[in-house]
Amino acid sequence: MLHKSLKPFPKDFLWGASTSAYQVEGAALEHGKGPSVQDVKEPPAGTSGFEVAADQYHRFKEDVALMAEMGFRTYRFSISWARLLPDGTGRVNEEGVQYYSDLIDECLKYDIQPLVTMYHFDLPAALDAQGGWGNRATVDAFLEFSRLMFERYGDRVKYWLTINEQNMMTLAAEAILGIDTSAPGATKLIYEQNHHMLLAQAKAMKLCHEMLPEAKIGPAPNIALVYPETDKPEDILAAQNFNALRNWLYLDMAVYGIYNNIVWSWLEGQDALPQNILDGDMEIMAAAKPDFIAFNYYSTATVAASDGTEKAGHTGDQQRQLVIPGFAKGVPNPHFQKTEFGWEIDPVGFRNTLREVYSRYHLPIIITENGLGAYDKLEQDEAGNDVVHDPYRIDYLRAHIEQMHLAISDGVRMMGYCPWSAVDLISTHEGFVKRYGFIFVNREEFDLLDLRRVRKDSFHWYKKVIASNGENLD
Ligand code: BGP
Repeated sequence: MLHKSLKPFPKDFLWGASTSAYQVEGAALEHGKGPSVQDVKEPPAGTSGFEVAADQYHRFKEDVALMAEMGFRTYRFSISWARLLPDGTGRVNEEGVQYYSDLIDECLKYDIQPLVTMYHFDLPAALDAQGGWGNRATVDAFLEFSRLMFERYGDRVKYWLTINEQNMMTLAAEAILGIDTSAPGATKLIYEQNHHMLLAQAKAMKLCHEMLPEAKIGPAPNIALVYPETDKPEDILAAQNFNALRNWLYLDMAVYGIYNNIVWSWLEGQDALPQNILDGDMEIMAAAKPDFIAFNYYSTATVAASDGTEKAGHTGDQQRQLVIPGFAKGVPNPHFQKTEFGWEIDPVGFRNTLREVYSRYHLPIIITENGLGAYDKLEQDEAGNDVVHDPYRIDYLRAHIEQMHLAISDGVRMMGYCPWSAVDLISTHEGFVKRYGFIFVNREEFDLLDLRRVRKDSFHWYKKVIASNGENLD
């Protein structure tokens, strides 16, 4: 659809950027923090661990000042569960509570709204040792953690996100949930863990509304519209299947409190229906209502029909091309350019996805991740000043903001945009040298150098975008 003129971004649009605790903070086992599952697992081959990361724990004032210089109206960060509750439940680490309290105050000093992710891939190792999300007690522990955050920060934090990318944790269950996906009965086990997370989310949304009537809370999955490879009806069915499994399962539950019928039938067909849905669970799901939908978007996915004869499997990264025999088969899409790390780039797909999500759920949307990972290079200009030229990142972000602007003109209600990431940080499985930030952090994979902060070209560009409320993308 063409527009003669575009509707403006809302006046109070939340421009900002995102990080997550274990990827940015460092101080992984300092100041009373307990280990999370990220701290106890082997780092991916060729990458460093999370001990130092971008050292934001020790440098948050400098980082927040730089965000303020860019004009941020929000900063999305996550709270490390094991920093507040080192054993996942019980004993509170007051030093950890203080750290986030100071970070929140620092943001508010510059009128930057904290947008807090309650759980971003870093379950306390102590809970994992007791069965993690397979154990229903983890739902109660999450509620205890939620209550603590609402009590200590609810006077200052207006925006909350429940669980980051629950759908990616479930689809890549071996990576973050630590499940052996080739073992018999694995699918059932995975979707039982998934049920517990959905329940934890529903209970946290309800508690938030009871304790903090003014606050707003929503889910934060990774949503990518799924395209059919061709116009063959069988490919369209496969796209519907994978859309349901990858996207709608999570949003149908968060918004309507119902299990998506396509996913339910698929689970039923392989004897993998979760057996842990207790009396009352579905009522809790139905009663919990999000105030908005947050989602992360990097690219779309494309699938073809599977006749059931292929071998189940996937490629390794977030853009994994899953093969689910008899259901859908991921395929590359020839229309897209790719990032240095092989991720497809589909800005129009961003508009498609926004339109689809809004038409299905009619809730305002905030984008909590979007961005491009690259090997940026620190250089010196003629005057000897540090510079980082990242035109590829500017191109990526510009194209996506343009499409978001079109989506607004299509009638999609947008609340904000937080690309990944505010500062360089550790990638989920490709180390520190895969950089996403507006702010360069001077370290290498294994050599920590001086960790100094440098404004990239994208920093100066994003500052102009925010100052013009999305009108000036030059
Ligand atoms: C999302 C995660 C982030 C982040 C991002 C980029 O899945 O929520 O934590 O890491 O993807 O992915 P990667 O680090 O693998 O490049």
